[in-house]
Amino acid sequence: MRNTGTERHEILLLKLAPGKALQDYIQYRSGPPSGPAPAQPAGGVTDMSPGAEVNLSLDLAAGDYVFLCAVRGASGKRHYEDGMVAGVTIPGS
Ligand SMILES: [Cu+2]
Repeated sequence: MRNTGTERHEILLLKLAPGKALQDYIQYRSGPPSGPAPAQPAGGVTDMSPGAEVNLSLDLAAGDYVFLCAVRGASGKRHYEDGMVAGVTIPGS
């Protein structure tokens, strides 16, 4: 991963609970947490300054994951609220 931007970034990976989707996680993060979290931390890299480059290798179990950046930007919103979030599925073998 390489931060080619002008702001600090991070990439957090979370494994979604069975039956949960990316939108469930976004909704969970949009207000005060209530109920069980729809995803659990699974790795990532925090505090990447502009120009930083990191190689990260993760041995992930099959399932659905969320990647996001939760750094708060100049607008006051966290980067994932501006779209710096994506879902990915690791297929089973
Ligand atoms: Cu970011």
